[in-house]
Formats: sequence, structure tokens, C-alpha cells
Amino acid sequence: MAYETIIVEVEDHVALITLNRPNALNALNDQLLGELADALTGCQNNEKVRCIVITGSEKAFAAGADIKMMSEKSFVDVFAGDLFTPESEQILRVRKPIIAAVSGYALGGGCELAMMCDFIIASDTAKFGQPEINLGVVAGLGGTQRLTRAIGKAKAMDMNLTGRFMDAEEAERSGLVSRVVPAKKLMEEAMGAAQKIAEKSMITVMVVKEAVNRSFETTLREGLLFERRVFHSLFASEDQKEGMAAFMEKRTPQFRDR
Ligand code: CO8
Repeated sequence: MAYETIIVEVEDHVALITLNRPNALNALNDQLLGELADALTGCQNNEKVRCIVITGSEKAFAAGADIKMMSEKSFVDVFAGDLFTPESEQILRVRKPIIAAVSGYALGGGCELAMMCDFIIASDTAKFGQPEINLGVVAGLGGTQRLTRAIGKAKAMDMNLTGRFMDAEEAERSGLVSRVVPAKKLMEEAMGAAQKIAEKSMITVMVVKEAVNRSFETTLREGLLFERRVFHSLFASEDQKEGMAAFMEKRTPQFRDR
């Protein structure tokens, strides 16, 4: 599939997906989200890809869902059409890790897309927000749910009720992003992190993603049991034998995803 609103590049086992609607600050429309979901599924099925980075432009990761596209829609249009649901569910089915590299605006659906990724690395210019309230609507892709789990009720209420933007420093302090780096270093940092992940055993990487995500869906007791069981299960893998042997032999492990 030839894409018009995203650019996909694969190098050294890392797929870099760049959102590319510069005239609309990468606002998410049906086409962009559809292409993104398709590309991510392609990455999942491509053995050469071991980690994925999603980024936007220097000015905007994505300034939200496309307001021009939504403005004329009726309740029936969005409800019966299930706006953005199939695409976001397809994105969430990707089992390989996805890093969001955010520079500039990550607002509304843009902030929510970043939160659908496994972690966010931000440039010091990043601005996060859920300004949907200014449009007479609310967040619809996780801004009241994932954001609350990430930064707690007080800040999530503040962001969703006032529509204010949070800068990178506050986002890191609040737990929304894992690292903040100078704008010029953003891609180097994100690709470096992706490269590091790409060197691990893919089996273990996918187990980590599943286990951390499980913590959002279950009780602590059940989550701990899940974690313990997947820990036990990994002893059936060749990569566990290799990883531990390499440690004892003081060498770099050669993982084979088995
Ligand atoms: N949608 C469509 N176009 C946009 C959007 C957007 N979200 N954001 C910016 N643009 C366009 C502008 O209209 C403008 O286009 P044009 O030149 O043709 O007028 C161009 O991008 C540049 O934008 P600005 O001139 O506004 O740039 P500024 O630097 O002055 O301002 C801002 C940048 C502050 C980011 C400003 O553009 C802004 O406030 N944008 C809207 C932010 C927003 O409200 N986002 C939330 C949208 S709603 C949402 O995301 C809901 C998601 C849930 C979906 C749930 C489905 C189930």
C-alpha cells in the first residue's frame, strides 16, 4: 500500500513512521489513522522489524483529530461509523514495542496516540494537552482514561477540564513521558532506545509489553501471578539459556528469538 500521510522507513531492525500532514499539523483523519494502522500491522508481520518509532514534525507530533473532518458530522455518523475505533484497536494489537518521539504539539487525539504507544520520549519543545473541551466535546481515544492512569486524577482533571497544555518538563515530572531531551537530540535518543530494544530477544520483549500492559487491566494479585507465570515460562526458551550463559561467560548474548 502506498501511503500519502505517513512515511515508513526501516533501518537496522527499527521502523520509523513519520506522520506527514504538515499543513494540518499532522491532524488525524480517517486516511492518516488508517495508513498508520496498516503500516503498524505491516511492521508486526515484518520479521526485519524489531521495534517501531512513531514521530511527527518538529512543530507537531499531531495537533489532534482533524477538526475540519469532524465538524460536520452528526451523532449517527460518529456512533454508527464508530469513528477511529477499528484503527485504534488495530494499533493496540501490535505486539512489538512502539516508542512515540514527540516534538511540539501532542494535543487531543495526538496526545492520545502518543499514549497508545509503549512509552514517550519528548523533546524539550513538546506540549501535551486534551483541549477537546474547548470544542464542546471530550477526549475520545484515551484522554480521560490513559492520561488519568499516567498522571493521576488531579492533573488529568486539570488538563481535561481547563484544556491547558503541559510542557515537557511537567510531563516528565508527572510520569507521562519517560525522557526529555533537547529538540535536536530527539530522534537520536528515540532511535537509540529502539536500537537497544531491537538487540533483545523478541520473545522476551513481547512478554514485557504484555505484562506491563496487563497491569492496567487487572488486580495487583492477578497481575503478579501473570508476571510470575510468564517469568516461569521464559525458562522454556533458548534465549533464557543463552542470556544467562552469556552473563556467566562474560560475553554478549546472541539471542535467536527462540
Ligand atoms: N484539525 C484540523 N486542522 C488543524 C488542527 C486539527 N486538530 N490543528 C491545526 N490544524 C490546522 C490549522 O487549521 C491550520 O490550517 P490552515 O493553515 O489551513 O488554517 C494549520 O493546521 C496550522 O495551524 P495553526 O495556524 O492553528 O497553527 P498555530 O501555530 O497558530 O496553532 C495549535 C497551533 C495551538 C496546535 C492550534 O492549531 C490548535 O489549537 N489546534 C487544535 C488543537 C485541538 O483542539 N486538538 C483537539 C482536536 S479534537 C480531538 O483530538 C478529539 C480526539 C478524539 C477522537 C475520538 C474518536 C472516537
